[in-house]
Amino acid sequence: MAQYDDQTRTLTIKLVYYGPALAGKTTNLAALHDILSPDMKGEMMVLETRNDRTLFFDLLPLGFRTPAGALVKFKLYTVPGQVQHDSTRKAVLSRTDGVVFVADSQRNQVTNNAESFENLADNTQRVGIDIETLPLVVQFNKRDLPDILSEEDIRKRWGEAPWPLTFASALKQSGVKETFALLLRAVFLRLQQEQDLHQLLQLDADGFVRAAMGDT
Ligand SMILES: Nc1nc2c(ncn2[C@@H]2O[C@H](COP(=O)(O)OP(=O)(O)OP(=O)(O)O)[C@@H](O)[C@H]2O)c(=O)[nH]1
Ligand SMILES: [Mg+2]
Repeated sequence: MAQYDDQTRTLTIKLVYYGPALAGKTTNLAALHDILSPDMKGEMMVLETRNDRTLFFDLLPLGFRTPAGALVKFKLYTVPGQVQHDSTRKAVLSRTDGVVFVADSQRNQVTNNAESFENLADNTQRVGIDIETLPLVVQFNKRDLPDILSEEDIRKRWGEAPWPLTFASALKQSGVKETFALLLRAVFLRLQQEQDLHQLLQLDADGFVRAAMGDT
């Protein structure tokens, strides 16, 4: 859960990109690192990889200072998608404030997407997070590839779910920012229920999203 430190007036928010192996989680973070221009943008830490597959996690630190002088820090993580790294996924997921589920749009990835989503549901429960109230955005990535499910097919399968659905090509940096903005908004509204963020930060949801992305 998000932590607010009264002394330093800093709110720290943890966000996790989850999903099957090779769906494009690391590529989403790299694209955000390129595109966003908030007050603070750290280097992206790619902890360990083998053949470009995440073995532990990636971390992108972002942040901004509010007009009233509070500090909002984000830590964006990716999990390793490969099935065998489940304990790492669970550890990364722990205490997260929001999740982007990155699904692979390719036709041959339907089962992997479904299994990974089930794994997310299991692991949220294991770490004590209620998936029903967790801010979550489902992104269908790799829209630039030829053999993909149509948007219509995807909406049929996922449309009844309560989470916003986005379409992206992280490789081409499209849809990535929209996905992040939807997550930020959901996170703001969720945190707002627990503590008076508006009072704390002197920002509404729109202002929060814009500042986090560096949009003026
Ligand atoms: N064509 C296409 N390729 C993509 C896209 N996003 C990612 N890729 C490619 O897919 C491969 C895997 O991307 P990653 O971002 O490393 O995938 P990941 O989800 O982090 O994978 P793990 O770390 O194994 O869980 C790389 O070769 C990327 O360049 C996309 O939108 N379109
Ligand atoms: Mg990765």
